[in-house]
Amino acid sequence: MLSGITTAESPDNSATPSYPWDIPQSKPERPLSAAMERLYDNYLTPRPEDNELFSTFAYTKLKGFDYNGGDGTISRRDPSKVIKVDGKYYVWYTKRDTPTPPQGAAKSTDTIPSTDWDLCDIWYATSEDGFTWTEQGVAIPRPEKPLVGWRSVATTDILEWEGKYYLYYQSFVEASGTKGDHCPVAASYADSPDGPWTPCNKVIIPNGEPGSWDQYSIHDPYPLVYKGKIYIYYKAAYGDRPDYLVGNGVAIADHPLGSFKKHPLNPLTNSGHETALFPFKEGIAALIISNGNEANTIQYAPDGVNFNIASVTTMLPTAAGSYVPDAFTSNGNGRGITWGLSHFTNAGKQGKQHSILARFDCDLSLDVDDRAMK
Ligand code: AAL
Repeated sequence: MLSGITTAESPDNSATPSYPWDIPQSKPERPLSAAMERLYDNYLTPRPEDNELFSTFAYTKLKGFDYNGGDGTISRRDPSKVIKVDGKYYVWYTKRDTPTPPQGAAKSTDTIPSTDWDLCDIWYATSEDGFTWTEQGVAIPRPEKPLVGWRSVATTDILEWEGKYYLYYQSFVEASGTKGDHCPVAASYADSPDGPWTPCNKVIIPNGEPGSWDQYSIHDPYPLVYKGKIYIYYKAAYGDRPDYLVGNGVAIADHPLGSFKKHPLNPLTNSGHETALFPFKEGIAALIISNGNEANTIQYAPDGVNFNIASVTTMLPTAAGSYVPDAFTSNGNGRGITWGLSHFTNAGKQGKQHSILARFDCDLSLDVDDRAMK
């Protein structure tokens, strides 16, 4: 019997099939081309299918969300990570329900949105199976002017810490697109994932000093508990609103409401619009989804800070909010992810711009040995 081929009578559970024409698993001791050198130096394994941090992604339409026939007046986007409480999955997301689709900053008013994430509130939904969702209502409404976030609250993520829940979110005090996509991060807390939520009404992670990489925006706040502390990863962009050069940084605190200290090595990644990270072994893995030289990669930092490319893949989930069962355990033994929610945007086609939530499935778990997706 050929190694790696199994029959019902003679199961062969050997890990990796090996054929004479396989890529050698370790670096051959002979002069190698630049491409073959980096095959061994830059990736976790020479074959992607052997790499625990390689996956493709499958997408499924969700049941339970209404979009007004897709006329652009309702949008749901930028889902948080998914958490499970008392047997139910919870997700929070940006929801826009406005009389018109986005019209750009120049035409925006108190009721007309500039962008898909302008004039938004943070809503939440629950699910028994991750495919059919029930929208439960508003979690965080935007506060009265001039409180931080009065114009829009968007792009949230969840932390559970010592029995309480904390939502962090982008808090706009001007329409996105007026000068740029400028905003800091604020937070609310609750005793239950169903709320009620108490807003802090203050900036939790401020913009950087003038001239620094995160001077204009702190986007996509994404909390994990790592090494016993709260690590909020976030995205910022050099310059005004470039999607051109963005990266992820981290701010660290002992308490969910701060004070947060930005890591001196920020930015920690040189690419990546949005944040999607999860504990993996002793470190942190990151989906580097779009923007930058290292878009479409999955990266790994054994210390949560120094990221390197682990694999290159495609069709990564936009604005991924993964189900991360061990996001808050900080046990130094991250197990990875198998699914989450992401969004798709119709990018302004026919003036009906809006986004929808979708489910993605992947194979980035150390516990589920299912290489079928690869
Ligand atoms: C998203 C996120 C942030 C930006 C905008 C809404 O993909 O990066 O949330 O502000 O786009």
